[in-house]
Amino acid sequence: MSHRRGALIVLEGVDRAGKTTQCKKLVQALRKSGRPVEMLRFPDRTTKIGQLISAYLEKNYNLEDHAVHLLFSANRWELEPLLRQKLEQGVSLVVDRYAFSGVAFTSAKPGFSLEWCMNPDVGLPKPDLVLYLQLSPEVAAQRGEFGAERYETSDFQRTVLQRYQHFKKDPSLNWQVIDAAKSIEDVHTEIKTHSEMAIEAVQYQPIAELWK
Ligand code: ADP
Ligand code: FDM
Repeated sequence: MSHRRGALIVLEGVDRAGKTTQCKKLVQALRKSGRPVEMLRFPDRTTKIGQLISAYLEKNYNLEDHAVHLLFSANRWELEPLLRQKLEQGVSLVVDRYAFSGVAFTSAKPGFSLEWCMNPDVGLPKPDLVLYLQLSPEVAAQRGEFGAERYETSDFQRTVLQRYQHFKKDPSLNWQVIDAAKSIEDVHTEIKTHSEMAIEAVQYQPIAELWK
């Protein structure tokens, strides 16, 4: 590749770990230093598929567990051409949740293997950096009550937290564990350093495919 591409940076972690706060701060900081960057989040609730997912999460609509897992993945695939286009244009993407949420949440339900959960997302653009915001359920609880959406219960979140541990052991991922119990500014500084390094490191590398 003769021109520079952007980096795909994903923030993951349990509810209230600080993903949205940090995504916004990271985008601001990278823009300030003159880097082209955009923020995205999954699920993207604005598309037709996203609206269905949103209704499911708000408990206004019931979907079978396999079916909803495939919809979450379809929601990423429908945005895949856009993601790829932006990255190729040199725009870095900061993404609030990705396929790792898909796997961690569905595999927290009974009867779902990690392998089955990973399959639909095989081949998506592979993140160049995953920032996993690690936070204990006790500290998360101090950050406020759960909302009323599906999955927002402490038992389920505990299982999700366990499922996330699988990715730490995957040598094909640039999976960075961040102590999300630190102050917003300290977490931001750490995340910014990792992100700037990733943007520099991958600029002349092709976009890789996830879990391939
Ligand atoms: P998430 O997107 O992971 O659910 P948010 O960014 O929405 O998390 O943050 C959840 C709540 O915790 C918000 O009220 C936010 O202001 C607060 N918060 C975020 N990061 C920190 C932090 N490092 N220390 C204390 N409170 C935080
Ligand atoms: N979620 C998110 C999934 O179950 N699968 C997925 O693939 C993704 C991306 O949806 F409970 C869950 C995780 C969370 C909810 O909530 C989305 P936020 O507040 O929009 O992140």
